[in-house]
Amino acid sequence: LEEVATTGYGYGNRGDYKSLNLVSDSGKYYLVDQTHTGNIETYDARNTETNFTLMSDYDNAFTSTSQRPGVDAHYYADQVYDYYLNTHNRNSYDGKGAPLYSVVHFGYNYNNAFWNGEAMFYGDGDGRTFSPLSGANDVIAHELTHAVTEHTAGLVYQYQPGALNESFSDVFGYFVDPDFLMGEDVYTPGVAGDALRSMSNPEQYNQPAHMNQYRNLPNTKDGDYGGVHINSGIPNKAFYNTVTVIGKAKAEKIYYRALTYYLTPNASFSDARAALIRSAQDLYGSTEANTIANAWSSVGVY
Ligand code: ASN
Ligand code: ZN
Ligand code: CA
Ligand code: CA
Repeated sequence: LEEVATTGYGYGNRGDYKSLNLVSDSGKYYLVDQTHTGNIETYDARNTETNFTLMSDYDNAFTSTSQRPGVDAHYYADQVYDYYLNTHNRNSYDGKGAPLYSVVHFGYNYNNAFWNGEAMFYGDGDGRTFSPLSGANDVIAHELTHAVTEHTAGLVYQYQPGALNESFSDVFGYFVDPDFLMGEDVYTPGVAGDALRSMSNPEQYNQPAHMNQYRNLPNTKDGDYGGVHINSGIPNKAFYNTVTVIGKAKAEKIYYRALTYYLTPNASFSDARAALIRSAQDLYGSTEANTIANAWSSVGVY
């Protein structure tokens, strides 16, 4: 027998049917998608933080409950890969077709997801704060955008460049899942309507929405590296002020150009404002550039 690209299906975290790109080999089926330059491969950590094996089955139906986080991670990684390819002509996070590895069932009751420089990792959540985190396509877009940022602007993960790094991940989370809430599909499964963050109303989840609320936190793990997930509320609100005026189609081109062409590792909020204005001017002209300028002035960034 030999490795053959094929298709199958499975159920996601909410019991929803999803078609899957798979590979079969010697009577087994694997979450390996060979339909892109770089494979998309989804691994199972089986509640460890160290041992990862390709998620597999004896037929092409990934329908058991324990497979649900793998089905969603695999499906949404494909969706986000295709978003970057189709909308920005970017072939994977490095622009060169790098393979995309996801790991599900990471740790035990683990309430987070992250990019570690090589792969995306998703906890199952504890069932109260989070359900399995791969169940939200905005979370997957957020994490994969950390990889894109690492390979482009290289925004350092502290203080203002760190908050911009976080904000760009939320912004591309919006482009893949166009609502102003982040992580709503997996956050507090027992509470309807809430989310991890709001871009339209950052204050609802204890983030500043204006420079006059900027939080000076230390560059430590407890200080969230200078508040990278806190102060991101300010550029997030500027994004909300922008996209509600010029629309998603223009905003995504402008934000992508700023991230991949103008921004540099130590960029401040002011630098981001200038980079986005220049990108808007390059691509569309003064009307859109003025919208960006007003969007950032409204949050106290000049
Ligand atoms: N989920 C978090 C994030 O992507 C993990 C982290 O703190 N880096 O921002
Ligand atoms: Zn992040
Ligand atoms: Ca969302
Ligand atoms: Ca909830």
